[in-house]
Amino acid sequence: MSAQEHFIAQLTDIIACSHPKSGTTWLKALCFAILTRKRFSESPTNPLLTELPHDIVPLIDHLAYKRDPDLPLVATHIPYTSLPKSIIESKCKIVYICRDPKDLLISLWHFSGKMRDTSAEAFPLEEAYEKFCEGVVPYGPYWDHVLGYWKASLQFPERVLFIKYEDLQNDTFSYVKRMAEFMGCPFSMEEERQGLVQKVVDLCTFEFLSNLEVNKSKKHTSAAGPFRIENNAFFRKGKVGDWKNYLTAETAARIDQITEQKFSESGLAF
Ligand code: PAP
Repeated sequence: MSAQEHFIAQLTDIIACSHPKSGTTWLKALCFAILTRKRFSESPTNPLLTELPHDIVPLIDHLAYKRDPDLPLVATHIPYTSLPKSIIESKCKIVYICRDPKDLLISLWHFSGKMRDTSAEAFPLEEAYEKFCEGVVPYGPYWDHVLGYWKASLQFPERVLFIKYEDLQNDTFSYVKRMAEFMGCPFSMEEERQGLVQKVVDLCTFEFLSNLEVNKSKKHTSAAGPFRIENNAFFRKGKVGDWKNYLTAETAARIDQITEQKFSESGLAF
């Protein structure tokens, strides 16, 4: 509601959108690196080297959100249908990332554990699983979140770029080029010759970012409230298919079934 009331999208804005734990940190880093590649290139002053991507690209969802006047890039977890009107009505661009719901659940469960007060009761995976299947998670049912942006990307392909985490891992190089084109700042031939696409890819890999001192040992203060969390909580494994270490064939099949049902006739699958 706060974002709906206060956020005014600019024509040149890029909005990085996602359901929590679907690759937001990576998406923010990539969008930032693409947009600022001329300003920072390989400079040691690149904020990505000293700040958590969440501290560079603000989430508009919180009251305390502050926009950087020099950066036309903000982020949100808000579902498409609840986005501030000015985002829907303006010509600004949306880059959305989603992820296999099974991996997202495992990522969310681990993160919830880290966010909980140590004195709080443990949050069993079985409980997290049931809640996830029922759609009781922050920012609402995952499948509806994905479908909202998917449909928008089909209806307005020049305004909404829809990316799957798995595809991005598979071919980050091509996606970085595609994202830059979509965002209105394509890599020139000269930049490609200089290897700038690969430099953006390398700057934002899980391995590189998670090994930076800031992301290993500093803390992030959420604009949502007083909670502080270690930056390294945003970098757990960064792998596709980690759900296999946690879900049985049966529990995985139930999620796949929900996915098939929810996505039937949408042309979308994981
Ligand atoms: P958020 O919603 O709290 O911002 P988000 O960044 O969307 O979290 O998701 C975190 C996941 O992205 C983690 O996945 P995992 O739990 O399965 O490991 C995290 O490891 C992964 N991640 C973070 N940064 C990167 C990156 N640079 N490349 C690939 N995956 C990443």
